[in-house]
Amino acid sequence: MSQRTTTQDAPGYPAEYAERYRAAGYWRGETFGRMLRDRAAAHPDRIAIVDPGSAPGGADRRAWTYGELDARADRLAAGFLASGIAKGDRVVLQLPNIAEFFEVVFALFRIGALPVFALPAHRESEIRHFCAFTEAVAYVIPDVEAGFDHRELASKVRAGVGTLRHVFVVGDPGEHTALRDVARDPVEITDGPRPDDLAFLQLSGGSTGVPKLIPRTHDDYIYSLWGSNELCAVDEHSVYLCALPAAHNFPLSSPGTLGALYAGARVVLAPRPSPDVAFPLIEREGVTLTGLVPPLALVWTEAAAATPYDLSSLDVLLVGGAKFSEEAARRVTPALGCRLQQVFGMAEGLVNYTRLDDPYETVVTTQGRPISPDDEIRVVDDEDNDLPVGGTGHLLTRGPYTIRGYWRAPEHNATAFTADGFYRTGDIVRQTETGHLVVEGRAKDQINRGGEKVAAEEIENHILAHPAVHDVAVVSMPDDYLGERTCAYIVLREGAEPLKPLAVKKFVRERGLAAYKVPDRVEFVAEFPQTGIGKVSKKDLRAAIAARLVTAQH
Ligand code: OOB
Repeated sequence: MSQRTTTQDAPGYPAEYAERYRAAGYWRGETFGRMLRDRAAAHPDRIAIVDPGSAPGGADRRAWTYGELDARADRLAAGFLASGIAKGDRVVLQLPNIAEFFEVVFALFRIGALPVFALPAHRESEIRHFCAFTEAVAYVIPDVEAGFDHRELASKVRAGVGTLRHVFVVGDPGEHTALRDVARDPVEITDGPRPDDLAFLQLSGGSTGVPKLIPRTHDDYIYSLWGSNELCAVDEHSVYLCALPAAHNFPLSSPGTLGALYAGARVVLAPRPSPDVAFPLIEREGVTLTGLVPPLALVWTEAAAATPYDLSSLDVLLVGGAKFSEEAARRVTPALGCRLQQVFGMAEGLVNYTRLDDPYETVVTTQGRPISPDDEIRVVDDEDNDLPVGGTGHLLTRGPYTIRGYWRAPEHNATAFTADGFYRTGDIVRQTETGHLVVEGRAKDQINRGGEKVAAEEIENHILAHPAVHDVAVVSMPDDYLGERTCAYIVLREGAEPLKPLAVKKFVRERGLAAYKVPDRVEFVAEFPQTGIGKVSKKDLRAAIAARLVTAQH
């Protein structure tokens, strides 16, 4: 089989590794388009996607069979082709948890056009960057979601991005094109993607000024799906509840909606992850597994005590995206009556799970071990020297579903990967004798707000644009609920009018950033503490804000 080698867009897997991953049976030579076709042929009438709708009593509930999803993907693929969308084109996708998400994604997969997975929370600043940077030809949105009119945002972005020819809207299109009008009679696609072609671009949580894009292939991603399915006991009888935003790598693939579809299982879409929405769905749809970030897992365990809903179908709860404290982990099984699996993953690739047959103590005290025997793990000191087992250091990884470089980012790749292709995760970990990883901290300049990642530099750049700001440093501060929140330390320009924290937050919001990136707290200081060589000491700033929070509590 031919091999995708390094392209100008992104470094691929070196040929010797690609051969090894194929020979080991990890890469099965499948594509997403083929996968759906095969499932639809095997069991056309089985339910693939349940979208509960929003009407009271479930009056607008939709349940699409595998046959129907397959046929819809075909028709939409034909429509996209007729609109001029071609193999390799990028399409920014910003849909909430609705059935159309899968119709669009599989239509694009079939053509070989690449979805770029924006999150529903993203706003003008992020969307403009995704569209411009990827030279996207289309942008797919809902009309109004959570009170926000995506059509207006789309009009603004479209005016500024020359490549963006189409805006497809689920619902009332306004001045754009209704997605429902795009579908055509199916056409035969002879030039579809190959298994080693890129399938989509995922977003990195990032630590740089603008989010990096993660190029994933059909081969590598599909391995992460069936590898996850084996470890999470997903089979055709499973019912996966997608409670987190569907576009995120965790609910997409760990084992997620795509893992469930790979297994021929059923996906149930929750419009929101809160217990008042999710618990009735669990009862009604017989949900067997789902994935949550730690703050939500805590909310669920608390709400379960008093819920009138029957949650007994729930067999496995996966928790990941941010560190799940041991104390919280111990509450899961008693409160929800299901098994816990911790997941420590990243959109760049590597995913670790605690195993269903791991000792309970391992499940509540570690973040699991890699999916693949060929996931290579190194724990190193600041000079890249390997540490003895049990030592705490930087996690580097390479393997059959971890990227070798970001998309169109050669300079960044030179430092984000080692010369021999290990990805520098930015996580500080310790590996136990059993190979399980314990996340001890983070070296990357990022704040993990309960699973939502905020790159300090991105927010700093926006705040620096304020005329009264001389310098800024964004750091994490401890938080009982989210684990961490963001604190922006600001040094004002000499002679500048004093600023209020609220004015800074408003300024950031008005620059079109996702709400979760607006600093939770703003502090003004005369100068920043410095490190030995004169850099801003974020370590000291983090300690300072943590100490203030403790003092404030007493
Ligand atoms: C998941 O993916 P991303 O790309 O949003 O974030 C990856 C980063 C990791 O490098 C780590 O810093 C943090 O999120 N993280 C965890 C964690 N899971 C992720 N930190 C501590 N404990 C955990 N269990 O977040 C993601 C992707 C696939 C599956 C699950 C999570």
